[in-house]
Amino acid sequence: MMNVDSEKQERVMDAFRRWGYLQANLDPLGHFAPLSHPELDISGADAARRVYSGSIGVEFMHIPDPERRQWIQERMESEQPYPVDRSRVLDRLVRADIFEQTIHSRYIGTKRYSLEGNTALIPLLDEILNSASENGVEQAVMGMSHRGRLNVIINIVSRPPAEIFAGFEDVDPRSVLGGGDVKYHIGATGIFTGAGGRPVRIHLVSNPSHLEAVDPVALGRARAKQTRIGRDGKLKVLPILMHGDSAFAGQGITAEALNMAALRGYNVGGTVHIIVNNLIGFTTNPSDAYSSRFSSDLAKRLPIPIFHVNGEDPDAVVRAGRMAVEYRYDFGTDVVVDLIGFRRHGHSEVDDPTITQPILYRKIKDHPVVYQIYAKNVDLDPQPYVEKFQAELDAAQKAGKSMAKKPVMRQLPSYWAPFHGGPYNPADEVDTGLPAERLREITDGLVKYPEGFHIHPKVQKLLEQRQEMGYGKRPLDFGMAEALAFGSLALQSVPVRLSGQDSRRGTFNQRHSVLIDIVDEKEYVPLCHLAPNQARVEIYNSELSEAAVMGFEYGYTRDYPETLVMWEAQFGDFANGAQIIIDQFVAAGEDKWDLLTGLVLLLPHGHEGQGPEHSSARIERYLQLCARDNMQVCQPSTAAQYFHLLRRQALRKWRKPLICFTPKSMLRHPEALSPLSGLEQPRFMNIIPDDTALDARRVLICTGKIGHELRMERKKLKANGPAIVSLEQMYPFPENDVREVLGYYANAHEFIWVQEEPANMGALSFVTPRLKRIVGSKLRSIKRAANSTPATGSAKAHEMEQKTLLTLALGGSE
Ligand SMILES: Cc1ncc(C[n+]2csc(CCOP(=O)(O)OP(=O)(O)O)c2C)c(N)n1
Repeated sequence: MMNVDSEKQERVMDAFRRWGYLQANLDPLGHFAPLSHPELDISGADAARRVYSGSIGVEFMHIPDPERRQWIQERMESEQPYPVDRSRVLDRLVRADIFEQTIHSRYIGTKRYSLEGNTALIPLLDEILNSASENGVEQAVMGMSHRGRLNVIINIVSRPPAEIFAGFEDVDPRSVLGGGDVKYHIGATGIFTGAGGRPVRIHLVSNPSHLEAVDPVALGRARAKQTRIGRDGKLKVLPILMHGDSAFAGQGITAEALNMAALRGYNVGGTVHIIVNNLIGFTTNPSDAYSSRFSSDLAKRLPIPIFHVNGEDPDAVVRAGRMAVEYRYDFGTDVVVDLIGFRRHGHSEVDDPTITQPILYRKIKDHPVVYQIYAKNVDLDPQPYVEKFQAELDAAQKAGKSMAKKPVMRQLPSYWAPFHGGPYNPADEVDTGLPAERLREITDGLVKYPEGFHIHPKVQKLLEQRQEMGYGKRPLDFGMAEALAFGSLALQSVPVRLSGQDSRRGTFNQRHSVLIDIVDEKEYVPLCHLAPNQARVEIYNSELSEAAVMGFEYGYTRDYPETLVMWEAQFGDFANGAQIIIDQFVAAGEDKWDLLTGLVLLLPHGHEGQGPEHSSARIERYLQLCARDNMQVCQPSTAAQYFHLLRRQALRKWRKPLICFTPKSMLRHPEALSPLSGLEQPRFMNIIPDDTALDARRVLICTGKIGHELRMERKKLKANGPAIVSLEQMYPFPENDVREVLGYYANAHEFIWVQEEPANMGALSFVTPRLKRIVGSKLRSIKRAANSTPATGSAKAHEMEQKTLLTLALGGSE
């Protein structure tokens, strides 16, 4: 029985557990005023206030699990002083501030995105990594933006400061003419040494300016590393994401990435999020940047704790960091540390913040540096620390100036050794065909399910048909070709990972990679049961997002280059929700950072009367991004071609993104089916000639479904021509193959590019100059009229347009 006093005390404590963070002392400058709350307006609350409204304000009462709330309570309410190595903390603070000051004074007016005002980030990361290393961490994957990045590279990733100085001196500019990236975007790897002497390998992920885009990429990298390790992966690899306060609250991809936390295909055992919160975004105040009191409120979508901490109380910062990591290790969920400080200078060092925040910056001007405040509070003399680091930096600047080459701050893991990028070289080609006997064996595994499994009758029928396909008794469709590609790769020790919305069944009911028992909904994945020693096959239904999921898969490819990794759009057009990932990572990653990816984007494409947004995967946009053999853009028009393309992507050592336009109605188009012998052919064909009309006077050149429609129509018309040639790879443009194939048609007086897309879309403007190089003025084109949308909203209008297109293409004189 509680007595009245202790009952009241418990009520007071409870109010503070719930709301105490609103009155915590979180902001070094005091312009983020405590919020009054009626439940905190209570007498006898001194003890509770000390615990919950001090330099740490924790939000945790929204966590439904009592054990987890209890965990936080115990640590917050403990009377035990938290042990802090103050000399280490002071050293980290000094390094953080002196680094910025030194760069500031020696490279005036050069952007570095100073951390000053929030340099407690460095002891915070230090503690997080110390604590993680005590919990068994071996690697940390870190994602962060511009703010404080150089500081982190030196003080946490442990890169020699000389490398940063070399960046400021801009040594060796010729090596990056037309390419490369600015110094505060480039990734770095290094070894952090924990207080206990244990090393932690740090991977700071290269990222673009586009804020928060790196979040899912870092998570995908962490997941790949964890998968490699196996059972203890989540223990040994810790993802840490740092966010700006404005970006965290404002950028949609943060919400998408948070939503992955507990999903089976994307879980990483918990991410430590740090909001490097300076209460400003460029020139914008928090009241204009987020509708909630805290930038972190978005994270309350997850049942996880949020520790707000005053960046000018380093002991509290360190304590919050430790609690966050221990929580992550105990419960395997995300945690947030909202590190609140200020920004000493402008957004970058070339900005004058007194124009937009004059009062704030008058206050900041006279505000002491955090290491000085801390040294005084803990009674340590900072001078020896300052002098020591200053001497290190002086030597480093000299060394940096004399570096002849731009330093490479990262080392690729050994699993990248077999792979290369660079220009296309035909010597990289490998045979991808398989003998019929082998295909039959794989088929046996693909159509099998356990005794007693209650299969859906429609799926049973599909499996029966697949069996016939695999035995050469019926032509293969895309679904079966894909299953054979995945299965054969897994049996050749190539792991397979596919994720996208509804990818397990397939948007078009074509994949059925996971069989569902109709009685108990148990799952069975035949691709995972082909042979005991096969490689892993993972196929996931993703959350309903594009940007984060594609970013995650890109990240996964970065640490598992041996895997065939695919991201699938529901319809190709929706991939534009991930435009940042496509532009900044997939297309440009090799050029900017010399980092390769073999990511495959599967983009359903084709004009089928389904309206403006369910027609085009926007071929033109990918082709516009193509240069210097940075990626491959293909549209396989038959099941066999799809089979070879997927296998080629996995088996070649040339690691390049593959943009693959995939079928919708073409999935079941009779012309797109392939005989089993198509899979026995040695390789993917960049262009498929038309052997039936070699003496044609007109040659239609097209890509994808329209070719099949033209062939069907030609059949209907019982015509012998024109010839219909299918371009299967658009980039790298296979000029020699195209020249050879078009050369077959000696009588041709016209070559016509035919596309379903409007004139301003599709491959037209890409292929025109390239085909002209081959056939000169004999080139014409047939297409829909230019338009602002890819397709009409009316199915009937579509049919009329399509009919016109076919008539125009086939109606010329032969
Ligand atoms: C997607 C995107 N939009 C806009 C910008 C331009 N930009 C760069 S930094 C910045 C402010 C960021 O504020 P915050 O997230 O609070 O971080 P801070 O710079 O204050 O550390 C903006 C708007 C960008 N880099 N990326």
